[in-house]
Amino acid sequence: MGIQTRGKSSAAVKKKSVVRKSAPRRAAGAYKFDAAAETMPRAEIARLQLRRLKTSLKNAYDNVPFHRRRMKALGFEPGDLKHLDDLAGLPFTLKTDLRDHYPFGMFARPRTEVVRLHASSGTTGKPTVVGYTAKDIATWADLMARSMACAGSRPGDVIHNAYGYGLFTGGLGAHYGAERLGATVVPMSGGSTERQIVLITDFGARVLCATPSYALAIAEVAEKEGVDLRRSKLEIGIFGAEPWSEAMRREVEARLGLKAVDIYGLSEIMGPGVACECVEAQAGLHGWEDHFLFEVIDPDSGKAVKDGEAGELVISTLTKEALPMIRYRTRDITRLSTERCACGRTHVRIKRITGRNDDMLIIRGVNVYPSQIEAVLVGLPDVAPHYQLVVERKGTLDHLTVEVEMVPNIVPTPELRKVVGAAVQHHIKSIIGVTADVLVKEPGEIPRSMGKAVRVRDLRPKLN
Ligand code: DLL
Repeated sequence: MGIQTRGKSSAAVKKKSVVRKSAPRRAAGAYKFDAAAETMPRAEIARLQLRRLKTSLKNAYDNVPFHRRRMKALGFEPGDLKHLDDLAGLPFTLKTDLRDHYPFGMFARPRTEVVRLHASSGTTGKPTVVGYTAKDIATWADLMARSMACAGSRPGDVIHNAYGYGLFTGGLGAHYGAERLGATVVPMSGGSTERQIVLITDFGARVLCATPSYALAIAEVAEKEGVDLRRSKLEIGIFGAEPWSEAMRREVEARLGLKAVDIYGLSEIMGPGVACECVEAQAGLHGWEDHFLFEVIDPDSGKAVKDGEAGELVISTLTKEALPMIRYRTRDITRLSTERCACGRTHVRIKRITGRNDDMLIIRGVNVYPSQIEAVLVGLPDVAPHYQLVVERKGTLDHLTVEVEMVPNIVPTPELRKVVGAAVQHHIKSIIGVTADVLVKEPGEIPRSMGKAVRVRDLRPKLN
């Protein structure tokens, strides 16, 4: 059922709706819509969560010294958990805890049972490493397939996967999910935009998986090349891995002629597929509560916010084997809604993530901490430890410029600046994985601060 849009206006293209008004129906083919799991009454979800949480806490207690030590210090044993609310008595887990136990110290299974590793940016030079047992990979594939079906994809679709393959969880996460769904996956990864456009068109992709900013970049390049992707078979975009706005949703929907659906996840918890919007409502992401427990806290006090209020999302895993997480502080700001959804699913909705409460930047899908850049700079002999990161939106993509200074005792000739700039750029790319322009300034030119140094000038338009 492709979009037949030849000769139609963009309004007509938009009208070509893929929304199924009724409750999600049982899909044919490999993937079966699991009504029992997805429309479970909320009281039943809570009972399942309590049962699974006990098992998950026991897994952490028995197998991860870090968790056992902390529970013991409180005189708490997994069997003491009687109600879901009791979880609030346990301490949070932070990204730095993963770093402090680098690389495998938080794993609850011997390395030989870990079939896959992924990694995301840590706050300094060391990445955050996550591991999966074969069962974890199967659960992830199931949840990604569930998310993709929720987003309107179905068995038999061609799914063009432009999330990056590699240590980033986006590529392989979407890949396994698409296969599990019973779709035909095109493992394109990011980059080679012209080629993406050719293959989307020639292979008849119905679904595009990408970061929203890259989806817009694909639209832009296609327009420049005179290819109207609104006339392609694309109907669904499954976009995530970075914050985006309703305005951006409208734009990408109009330019690609599809329904753009938000997907959320993070490596520490699993990867993409922790939560996903339904195509029916496009109004918040269903967080899969049979596998995760969601809390929203006031980031300052650490206490739960009132129902429906905004705060920081905290997630505990209920079924992970290799890397159980207890009260992981995501730093993502959002609200939860348990209001009934038009699609019939009962799982909580995580409202659009509006930002983060730490200094992590997401540049074209790559997580970047200023402290990581700093770690690179201090390792370079001619560069002073003064820097600023300037983030701008150029066209549809985020662009990072790193402003650095040479050390004062060197005469910064234009040639030397060029060499130093290239070295900084190379190290940032190879260590952090992000492409940045580097501007080498005169000694003393980077503004000095009287208090907290201003490391980031984020000039991107604010999200609504
Ligand atoms: O970005 C996993 C992912 C891949 C999600 C593909 C969706 C699609 P990390 O690299 O560990 O994992 O980055 C996780 O990205 O804490 C958020 O700050 C941000 N993020 C992810 N999805 C969204 C979204 C993947 N839909 C961090 N909206 C998270 C806003 C998002 N921010």
